[in-house]
Amino acid sequence: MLSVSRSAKSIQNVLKRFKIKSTLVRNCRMVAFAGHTSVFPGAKAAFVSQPVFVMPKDIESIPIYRVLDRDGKIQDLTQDPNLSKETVQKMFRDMILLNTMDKILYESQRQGRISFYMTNFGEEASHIGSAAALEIRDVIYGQYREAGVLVWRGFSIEQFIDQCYGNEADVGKGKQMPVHYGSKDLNFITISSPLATQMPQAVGAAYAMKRRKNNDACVVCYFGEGAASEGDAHAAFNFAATLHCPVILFCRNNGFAISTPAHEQYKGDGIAGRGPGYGIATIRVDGTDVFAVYNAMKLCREYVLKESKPAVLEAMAYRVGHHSTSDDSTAYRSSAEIEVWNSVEHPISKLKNYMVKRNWFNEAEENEFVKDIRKRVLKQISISEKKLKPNWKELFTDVYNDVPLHLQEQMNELKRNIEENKSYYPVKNFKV
Ligand SMILES: Cc1ncc(C[n+]2csc(CCOP(=O)(O)OP(=O)(O)O)c2C)c(N)n1
Ligand SMILES: [Mg+2]
Repeated sequence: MLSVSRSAKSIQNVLKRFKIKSTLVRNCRMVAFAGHTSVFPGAKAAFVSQPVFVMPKDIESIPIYRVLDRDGKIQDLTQDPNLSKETVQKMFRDMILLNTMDKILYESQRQGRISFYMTNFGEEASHIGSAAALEIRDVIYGQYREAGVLVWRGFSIEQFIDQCYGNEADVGKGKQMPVHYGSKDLNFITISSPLATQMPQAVGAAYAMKRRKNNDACVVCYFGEGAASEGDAHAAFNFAATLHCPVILFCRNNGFAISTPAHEQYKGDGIAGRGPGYGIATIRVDGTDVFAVYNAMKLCREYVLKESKPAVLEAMAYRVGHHSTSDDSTAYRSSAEIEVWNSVEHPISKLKNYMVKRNWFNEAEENEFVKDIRKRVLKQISISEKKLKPNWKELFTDVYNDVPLHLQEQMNELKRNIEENKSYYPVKNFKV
């Protein structure tokens, strides 16, 4: 009944294809049942006569695709995206704009002028590289640390700062905490920070899109490696795979979920390692390399639209800033470690080195650009903080088409309370 047979060979081939190391291949050598493959509806695989564990260490890690080295040199010229000087300059300047705005808004929170802030330091290339590879009609579901995608799409400094100050000009009318941006015009769904809630929503949106005639847009769902531990992440991966949804599941693996380091967050091969398990095409990239992210994202976009199937992209980077203004990361990591990622491994430094090599970098002009951005951001802060807050009634509107009875009652109660206690409410700061 047992023999070294063609099916034994095919097991070896399968194992090889999935890069399972030879120890395991050896174990399986003479244990296949001749000509027997599974007829179970749930799995198509060969039978073996010995119980064999597939150990995590037997499967090679998914490699990290990289184009630029630290010095800004393209290692394999076939991978040069051949972007024009103008495009590379826009990428660079958008990364600088985001980085500069982050520094000032972070400080503005420390001064008590806004309630909260989150920086994007170290992840600029993941945002800009991925956004540059998309079309504006592609719909974005973000987590909260993807402001660079909005920068690329044209969200203005004024819009960013009005949102952080929650004033009457804020698109969200002050309903959300700072950095919870949204823009209908830019196809960027408003952030909701209970982790991973955006993931099944994104997959659902992609499913709806695929049902449109001649669909030519996809959905991109950004999420952190910490959020990927939520049950919603599983639901999203599985629905995306089984319903063949044109969605790019973009994991920003920045090494931390607040103070939890990645090695305590999961024990497998990151988030990319999960993709094939769900039956999803998967790619892992160096998220500090804007060209690698760009090329991989282009590939994903083409794939999800052509095949009408999902793709997982894991961008490896390092969260250089604290988690948020409510965190002090020096309590759980060393300043020396941060410094490496804030200098030679920083995505802006790598792109700058590339531009210098190509003679596309003009020190004086770039310094002037940073100065100008600083001026614009500071000026906008002084304007945005003087704008009135939205009418307090906005608290109750825009969620339901018609304000339901229980909210009307709460609105009337608040109205009464404000009238009776006017001196305790800063009513003069609110739009009437
Ligand atoms: C359901 C839920 N649980 C906990 C939190 C609190 N929380 C906010 S951010 C965060 C860490 C998320 O880490 P990650 O997904 O890696 O994203 P990153 O902040 O690194 O960009 C946690 C635990 C939350 N917002 N929602
Ligand atoms: Mg993280």
